[in-house]
Amino acid sequence: MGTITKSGFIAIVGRPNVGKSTLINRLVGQKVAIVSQRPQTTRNRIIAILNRDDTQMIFLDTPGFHRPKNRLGEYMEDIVHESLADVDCILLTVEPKTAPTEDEKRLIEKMKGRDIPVILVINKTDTVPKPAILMAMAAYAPLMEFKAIMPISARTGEGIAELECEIGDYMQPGPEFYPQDMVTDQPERAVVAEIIREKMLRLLSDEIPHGVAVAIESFDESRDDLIKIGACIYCEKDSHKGIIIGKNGKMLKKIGTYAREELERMFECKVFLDVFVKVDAGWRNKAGSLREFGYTREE
Ligand SMILES: Nc1nc2c(ncn2[C@@H]2O[C@H](COP(=O)(O)OP(=O)(O)OP(=O)(O)O)[C@@H](O)[C@H]2O)c(=O)[nH]1
Ligand SMILES: [Mg+2]
Repeated sequence: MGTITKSGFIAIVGRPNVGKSTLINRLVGQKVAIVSQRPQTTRNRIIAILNRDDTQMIFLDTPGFHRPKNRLGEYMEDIVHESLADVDCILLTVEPKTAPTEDEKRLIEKMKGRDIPVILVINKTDTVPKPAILMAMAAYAPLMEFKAIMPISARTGEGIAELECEIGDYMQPGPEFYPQDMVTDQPERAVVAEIIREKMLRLLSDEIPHGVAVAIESFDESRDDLIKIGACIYCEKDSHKGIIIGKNGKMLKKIGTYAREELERMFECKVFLDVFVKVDAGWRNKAGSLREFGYTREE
C-alpha cells in the first residue's frame, strides 16, 4: 500500500434500475451493494472505497431518484440530495434504451448551479447496438454541461478503466479518509440484512419485496467456526407474510438458504441463519419503524 496524496468523493446518481449498484461493485471489484432486476433496490447510501496508487476514490451509491410515494421514498430522496452536496464529482448514470425521463430532468435541475463536475455515464452498452449509444449521447448532452460522456457496461467491465481515469482528474490533494484495507462503511449486520432482502427481490414477485424490511435481531460471533444470526423480515400485510413463508415454509426456506450460502462464502465460515416473518402494517410511512430498520440519518 502506497501513500495517499489525492482523494475525493464521487456520488453515483440516476433513476432506479440503471445499474448504479452494479457500477459501484464493478469499480471496487467486490460486491458491496445488492443488485436486482427491480427498480428501487438500494435504499441507503453505501460507501465503497477504491485505492489506486496515490489516490483514494470514495464512491457513494445512492437510491434511484424517483417521485416518493411514502416516507421511505422521501428518505431515499433525501439521501440523493445529501449525496450531491460536498462531493468532488458526480456520475449521472443513465441507460441507452430510454429518452431522458421526467425524474432524470428533475435530478439534472438539482445538479445545475452546484459547481461540481458531472460526468454522464451511459451504462448497459452491452444491451444495444452502437447507434443507440450515439442517440443517447445526443439526447442527454444538451440537458446540462457534462465534463465527459462515458459509455460503459458495468456488467462486462467495458469502459470502466477509462471512467476511473476520468474520475482521477477531479480528485484533490488530500489525505486518505478511510484505512486502505477498508472497502465499505457498512456494518456486518447491515450487509446481512441487505443480502436477505436481495434474495427476496429475486424470489418474490410484484410489490411484496418493495414492502419488506429486514432487521437483524442477533449476531453471535463468539465461536470461531460459526456465526449465528437471527433475522426478522417485516412485511406490510398478513397476505404478504403468507406468501413470504410459502406453502409448508418452502419460500422462507429458500430465501434463508440462498442468503446463508452467500454469507458463508463472504464470511468464509459456517453460518447458522434463523429467519422469521412479522407484519408491521404501513411501516413505510411510520417514523418509528423506519428508524428501527435503519432508514434514518444519524445526525
Ligand atoms: N446488461 C446489463 N445489465 C446491467 C448492467 N448494469 C446493471 N445491469 C442490470 O440492471 C439491473 C439493475 O441493476 P442495479 O445495479 O440494481 O441498478 P440500480 O441503479 O442500483 O437500481 P436502484 O438501486 O433500484 O436504483 C440488474 O438486473 C443488473 O444486473 C450492464 O452494464 N449491462
Ligand atoms: Mg442500487
